[in-house]
Amino acid sequence: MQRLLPKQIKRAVKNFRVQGDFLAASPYGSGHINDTLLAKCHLPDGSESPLILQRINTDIFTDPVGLMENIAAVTEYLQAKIIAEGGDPNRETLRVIRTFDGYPCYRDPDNNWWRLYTYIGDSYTLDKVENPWDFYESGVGFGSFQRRLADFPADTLHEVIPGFHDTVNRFHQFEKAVGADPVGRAATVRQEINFFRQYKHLCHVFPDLQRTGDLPLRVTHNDTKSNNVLLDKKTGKAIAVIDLDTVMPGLAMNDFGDSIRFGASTAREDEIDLSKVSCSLELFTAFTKGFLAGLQGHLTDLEIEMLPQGALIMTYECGMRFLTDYISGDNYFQIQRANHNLDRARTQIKLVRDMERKLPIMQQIVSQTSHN
Ligand code: ADP
Ligand code: GN1
Ligand code: MG
Repeated sequence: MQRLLPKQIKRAVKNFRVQGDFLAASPYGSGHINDTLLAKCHLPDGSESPLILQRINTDIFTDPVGLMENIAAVTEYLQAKIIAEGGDPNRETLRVIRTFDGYPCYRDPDNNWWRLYTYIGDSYTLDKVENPWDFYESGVGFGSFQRRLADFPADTLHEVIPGFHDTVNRFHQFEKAVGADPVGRAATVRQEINFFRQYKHLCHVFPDLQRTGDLPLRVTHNDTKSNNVLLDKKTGKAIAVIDLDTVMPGLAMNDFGDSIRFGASTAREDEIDLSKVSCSLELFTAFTKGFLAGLQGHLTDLEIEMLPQGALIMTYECGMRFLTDYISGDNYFQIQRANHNLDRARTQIKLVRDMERKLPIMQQIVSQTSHN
C-alpha cells in the first residue's frame, strides 16, 4: 500500500456525511492490517468531533464492497439487538458513516478505499492484558458478540478471505513459501520450519470433527485480539467489539482461542526475550469465565470441551502465518523493524509448547467454569 498524503485524507473525509469542517488526522491504534486515523472535524459550535477513518488494505481485502456490505449488515443487526436488550446502540457497536451517495465506503481517484466510523470515546483497548478483570471483560465482549449474532443469516455474508482459519490450507501456503523461498530466508529459520511440521497434526483436529457434523458453523469474529474490543475508561466494562473485517462463518473455539493466544500471553506478541513468554492460567481462567458468561449457554458441550484446543490451534496457525510472511518477504503483516514477523512467530512457538503442557489444566478450568 502506498503512503498516504494529507490531501487524500482530507478529500476522503469530505466525501462522508459528517458535520463540520475537516481539521486534522493522525495515525491511531496498533492494528497490523489497515491504516487507522483519528480524524477531527470542527463543528459550528466551536467543538471538535473525533471520527475513526480507515484506509482499507485492499491487498488483503480484495473485495472492499463485499467487505463493507458485511460490516454494514452486521452492525445494523447488532444495533437492533442492542436496542431490544435496552442497551445504547451508539456505543455498544461500531456505526458506519455513509458517503453522500449513501455507500458505506468511498473509493478515491487514486484507488484508495476508505471507511468512516463514529468514534467511541472514553474507551481503551489492550495491546497487552495487564490484569484478569480487563480480560474477563474482554471475554464478556466477545462472548456477547457471538451470542447476539447467533441468528444472523450467515449465508448472506461474503467470505472476504476464503479459508481464513482453514489451518490445513494455511499449512499448504506455508510449505509453498518454504519451497519458493523468494528472499532466501528459509535456511536461516530451519528450526522454526521444523516446529510447524512437527505439530502439523493440530491442523486436522477441527476439520475431522466438522466432517462428522459435530461442530456447528457460527457467525464469528475471527480476529479476537484484546485490542479489538473497547473497554470503558470509567467502569472497565466491555463496550463494543470492533475490527469487523473478518466476521464470517467460523468456529466458536477459534474466537476463544485467538483471544487466549494474544491476551493470556505474559508478553507482547512481538517480545524478543522469549523467557518472558508463557500462557498465564490466571488470565486463561478470567477470559473463560467472561466468554461463557457473555455467551449465556449458547455453546454445545463439545464446543466447550474443545475451547482449550482452540487456543493451541489458533496460536499454531498464527505463528505459522507470521513465519510464512517472514519467509515470503513481509508482504502481509505491517512490520516496524527487521525480523518483526520472525520475532512474532517465535513467541507463538513458545506459547504453543507452553499451552501443550498446560492443556490438561486448561481443560479442567473450562469444565469447572462451565458447570458453575
Ligand atoms: P486493524 O484492522 O488494522 O487492526 P482496527 O479496526 O482494529 O484496525 O483499529 C485499530 C485501533 O483503532 C483499535 O485497536 C482501536 O484502538 C481503535 N479504534 C478503531 N475503531 C474505533 C472506534 N470506532 N472508536 C474508538 N477507537 C477505535
Ligand atoms: C491481524 O487486524 P489485526 O491487527 O487486528 C490479522 C489477524 C492476526 C493478527 C495477529 C485480517 O489482525 O488474523 O491474528 O493480525 N488480521 C487479518 O496479530 O489477517
Ligand atoms: Mg484490530
